[in-house]
Order: sequence, then structure tokens, then C-alpha cells
Amino acid sequence: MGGISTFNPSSPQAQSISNLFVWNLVIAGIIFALILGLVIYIAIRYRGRPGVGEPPQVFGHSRLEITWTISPAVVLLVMFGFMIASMRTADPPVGDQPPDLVVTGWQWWWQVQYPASSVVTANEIHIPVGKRLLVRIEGGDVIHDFWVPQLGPKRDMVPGHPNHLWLEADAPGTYLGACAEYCGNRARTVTRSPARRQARAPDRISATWRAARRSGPACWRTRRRTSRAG
Ligand SMILES: [Cu+2]
Repeated sequence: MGGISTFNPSSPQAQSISNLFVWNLVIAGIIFALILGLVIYIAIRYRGRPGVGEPPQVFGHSRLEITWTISPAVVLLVMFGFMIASMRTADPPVGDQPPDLVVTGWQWWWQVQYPASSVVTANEIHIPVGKRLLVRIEGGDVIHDFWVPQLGPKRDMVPGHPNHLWLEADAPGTYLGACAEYCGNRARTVTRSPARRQARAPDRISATWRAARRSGPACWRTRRRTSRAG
């Protein structure tokens, strides 16, 4: 699956979010099928027929009412458990650790700083495979929303209010990112290949995340040609 997609996660963070989505979808699907099935069954089984009078009216049924109160509460508790597990993986505490990368959103491009080496790039981030990096997320002008669907969660870039995000890639490759909210008339999500996108710049906000096989300081990657995921 190419382009921007949440269905082929490539990091533990994105995987945990994907798992959360799938489990929520399964649970919601079961509930949907159960309710729809019961509605259809009841509508057919107890439909009005000629010559049949009004059915007996029931007011209050403690066991039924307790059941339909406790069941959704249990389902919500289970989903809450999945969510907590996902948050622990996708969004662990930052602590006092200095950021490996500082990404600032501008209209309409990403500024990427590598504090360890003072290297600054635009729109492309080069990171080593299998290393969890702490990214500080900043907004330069208006509010943007940093998002690389295959690598992790979205994070708002609010001017004057830095956020943090853990970024990691399981395999070498090119991962497209986008601003995930409306920040101006020229901000659009990127679904094109880097080559086509460059041909169409600068009217699209865009970013490319390359992950290289060798581990090492993230800034090294800016000077190497990286292999594409096969
Ligand atoms: Cu934006």
C-alpha cells in the first residue's frame, strides 16, 4: 500500500495505534451486528398481524436493566484497557531527555533541526532504523499537525507551546508525512511520490522520512543515499 496510510504501520508506536483501531473496529462491529440482528429479528418475529391484539405491556425488568447497564460498562472498560496499553507504547513519558530532532511547521514547509550537529534541513527527515528518537514539535506561524501515519501518532504544532513525539522506523524506506489539519489554503495532504511531489512543489506541504539501515546519529543520514524498502 503506497502513499499515506495507517494500514501498514512501520514502527512500534504506529503498530500499537493500528492494533487499537482494529480492536475497536472488531468490538464495534460485533455490537453493530448484534443490535442490527436483534432489530431485524424482532421486527419480523413480532410484527403486527391482522387479528392479533396489542401484546402485553411490560414496565420495569430489573434483571434486563442491570444487564444492559453493566454490559456496555464492561465493554468500555475493555476498550479503555486497550487504549491505555496503546498509549504506553505510542506515547511514553518524555522526562528530561533532550530532543534528537526539532521539527517546526511553517506555511508551508517543515524545518528540521538536528541539535547534536546543528544541521538544518527542510521537508526531509533522515533517521536510523530501529532507534527511538525524541522529536520536539513546534509551530512557527499558525497551528499545524505533524503526522507520519506509518511511524506514529499525530501531534499538534502550536506556536509557543512545544510538544513531543517519539519517532521510530522498523525498516529502511521512505515514509510520507503530512500536516493533518487545515492550516491554510495551500496545505494539502501529500499522497504523491517524492519525485512527483518535488515536481509539484511548492504548492503542497510535504515531508519525506527516510530510514537508513545503519544506526548512528540521525544527522548522518542527510548526507547518504538511503535504500528504499523493497
Ligand atoms: Cu499545516
